[in-house]
Amino acid sequence: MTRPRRAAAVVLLVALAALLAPSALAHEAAPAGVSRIELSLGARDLVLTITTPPAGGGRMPVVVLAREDAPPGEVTVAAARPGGAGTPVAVPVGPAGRPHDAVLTADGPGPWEVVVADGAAVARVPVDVPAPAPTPGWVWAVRVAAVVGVVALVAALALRHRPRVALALGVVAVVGVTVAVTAASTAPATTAAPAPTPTPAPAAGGHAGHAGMADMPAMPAAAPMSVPTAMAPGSVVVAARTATPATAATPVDLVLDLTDSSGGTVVDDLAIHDDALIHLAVIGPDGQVTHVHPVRTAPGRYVVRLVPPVAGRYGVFAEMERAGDGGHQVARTAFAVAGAPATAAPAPGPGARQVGDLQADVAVSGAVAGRPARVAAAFSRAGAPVTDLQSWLGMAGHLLVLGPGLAGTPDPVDPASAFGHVHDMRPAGPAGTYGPEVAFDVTFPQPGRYALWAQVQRDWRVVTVPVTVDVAPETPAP
Ligand SMILES: [Cu+2]
Repeated sequence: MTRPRRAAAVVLLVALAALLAPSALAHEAAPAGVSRIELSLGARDLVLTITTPPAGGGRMPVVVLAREDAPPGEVTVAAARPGGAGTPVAVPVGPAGRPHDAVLTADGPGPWEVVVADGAAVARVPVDVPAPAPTPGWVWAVRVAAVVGVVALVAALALRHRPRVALALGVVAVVGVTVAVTAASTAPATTAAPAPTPTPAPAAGGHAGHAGMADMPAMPAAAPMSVPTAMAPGSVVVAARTATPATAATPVDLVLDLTDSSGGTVVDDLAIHDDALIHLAVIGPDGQVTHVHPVRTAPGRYVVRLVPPVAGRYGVFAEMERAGDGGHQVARTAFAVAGAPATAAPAPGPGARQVGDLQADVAVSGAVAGRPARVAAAFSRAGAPVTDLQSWLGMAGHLLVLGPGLAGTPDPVDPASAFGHVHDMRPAGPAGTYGPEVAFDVTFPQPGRYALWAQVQRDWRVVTVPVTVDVAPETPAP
């Protein structure tokens, strides 16, 4: 090989490498996000795990897992553009705790929905597929400089019978290739797209507490009670109605419509927090609580099936986080079940009680208004401590709290009754389970009678322990 030819070959190889390297890098996929979301779909409680496709679109694996008493059968899942139907894929449901998967395809960036249907109810879980990252400027610099270098080199070789022109073109070729190589070697280490919107990791435990609470893995977190305050702009107003007239002990769909307090516009920007778009506590006149996760059926509309046990007025507490601000908020509303209102004796206070096949021993210390108190529940079964409690919604335990209304007792439909939701966020044991004790730090805002419900999960079933706590007024320090 003559010298000019060898030089030309080297320049060509470098130019080719410079041209190919950035495009090879650009095909590196952004790390895909994984979201876990609880759906109370019709008569079933399902947990959906959705792996967001890489930037630009692609495969979207979905895992469906049934909880509690989900009737066996199947649901369909599909990836669709908002409002669309997509191509449904049948997925078996059950038995509780067994995952079934389907691979969907979301073949483009932008808004998508995972559509889950059981033949009657349809849930639409919003998923955002990020756009591919734009080609960085340095890649264009490499490409243009390499092309200029190669063209100049070829021209210089063609015109080598005119040495001056060839020399000038040779200089242009060397400059072009030098620029290309310099741009490539000083470029950022990766061209991967910026990380997509953070989504909750599927791992148990690690999770940020409510209302800006820091994640404190070694300590149960205390969440502030939501004392009723003036409505801030940007807060979500929830209107609840039953799809058909509600009667006791009959399934009925509760429909929730979300609007913004400042403009009355539809709110459709909820983010998944603690494995759900909305955590709904429904508290009946008999003091029973139902903690469910309504499914999104259309922009700003959520539906959940309830079986209200008794007649009377029910308080509805919807916990949400809007995308962007990340602020945790609770909207309260109510609905009525026809018939003579029921009342029930308050739940027992601290101490031991039987809940299903478990015994729960509840201890409350420091129940003084305005001071941190601790509520603990220790579980045993046939005398042996229970150590196989499962993570539910990413946590060892949940405590729902309803404070005294104007009459001095907890009243779910009295706006004066403060509502709170506290977590036990201690890490799991070596087996990945919890127990025998769950504990919560909570500050009761005012004295009076409170209704508490501690919730844990075992055998894919939620165990609810109601407790009545009388909170003493704060006494001045001696
Ligand atoms: Cu929840």
